[in-house]
Amino acid sequence: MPRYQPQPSDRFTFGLWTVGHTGRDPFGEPTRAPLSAPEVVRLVAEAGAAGVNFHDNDLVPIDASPAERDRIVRDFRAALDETGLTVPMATTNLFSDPAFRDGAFTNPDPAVRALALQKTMGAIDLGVELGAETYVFWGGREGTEVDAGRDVVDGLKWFREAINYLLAYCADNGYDLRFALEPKPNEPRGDIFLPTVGAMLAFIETLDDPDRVGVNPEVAHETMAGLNVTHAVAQAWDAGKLFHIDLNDQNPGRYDQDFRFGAHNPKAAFHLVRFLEGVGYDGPLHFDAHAYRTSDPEDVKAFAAGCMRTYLVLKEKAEQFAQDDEIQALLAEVTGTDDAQGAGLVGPYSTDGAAALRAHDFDRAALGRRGRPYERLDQLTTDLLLGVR
Ligand code: GLT
Ligand code: MN
Ligand code: MN
Repeated sequence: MPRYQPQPSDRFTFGLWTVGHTGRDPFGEPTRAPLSAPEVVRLVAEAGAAGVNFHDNDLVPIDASPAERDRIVRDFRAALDETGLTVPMATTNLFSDPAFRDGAFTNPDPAVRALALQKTMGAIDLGVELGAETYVFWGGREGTEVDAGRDVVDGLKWFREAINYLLAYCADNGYDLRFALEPKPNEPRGDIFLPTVGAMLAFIETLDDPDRVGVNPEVAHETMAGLNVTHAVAQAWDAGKLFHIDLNDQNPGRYDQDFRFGAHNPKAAFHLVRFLEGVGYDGPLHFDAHAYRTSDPEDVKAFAAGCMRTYLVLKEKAEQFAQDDEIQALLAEVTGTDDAQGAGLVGPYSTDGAAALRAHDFDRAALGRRGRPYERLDQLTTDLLLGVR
């Protein structure tokens, strides 16, 4: 088998909207013809992916008749059966239609909030019908440009009401679906509510059934917020909330780029892969990215293959990192304690322990003299990533 050839067991997935992206942007018309859902399925299956994800309207147009819906779903299912691809995740488009111009679940108009719930229940039915186990909520329009226009606490209350309603809908219908909330700081709104993984994690605890709700961190979104995505993912993992992940890349301070995974910051991508592989994350590895507007259909295939190849290369690099004696020795040096000063002083609180700690005589100057070889560690990491190690 060729090196870095993705297999279904690698759990790589693509959204219909990613590989099917036509190159349209706020300044320009499409540069590529649209692909039908079965065409996307065949393309990503050939490239070695395990599954595809979709928004309701990526698959079924918003105005489709019931007969059209059934035909589209039948053709899609036939392509899935033919290729063996699965649908691990589904979601709702609550951002394209003008009705949602001022938000969906957080729209001040209760009629729009009700429409958003109705649309999402239909989309959940569709996702469950096709085997989805995770349902993503990305609140693209849930935000503001004008702070005078919205009480943020109202926005949060309405968002909570919507998620609680939909949790109850799933319970009522016996759907074993987990929800994954996806934060993003801005675009397409000036500011989007619950802008980071940390904010989402805190919000989840206020829901009626928090155990069924986790997060879907996206590399580009945390990067847009100026944050370290691996730290965000680690916090989600620590909270037992890493239900899904959107892999792509982003240059901070730019527009919402959704670049091929690892295209901009391979070192950050390496640390993310090293984390995911190290902790044994076993959910889908979803590429929420799209090819450059300059790409032709052949180049779109290269884009899809590139996302997966980079992940697999970085996974191999992570193994190399773990087996590198010099790197491991430096890691032991930076993480270990080099003297007896700290031994036995920290741990769970006890009255006696606290008294002993209060009485302990630290050699603070000695602690302050101890350097950390992070330059050496990072250079070895850089050498390893650049292929000279
Ligand atoms: C849109 C967004 C993504 C979300 C998708 C799911 S849609 O492409 O930019 O980050 O994951 O709604
Ligand atoms: Mn994005
Ligand atoms: Mn995403």
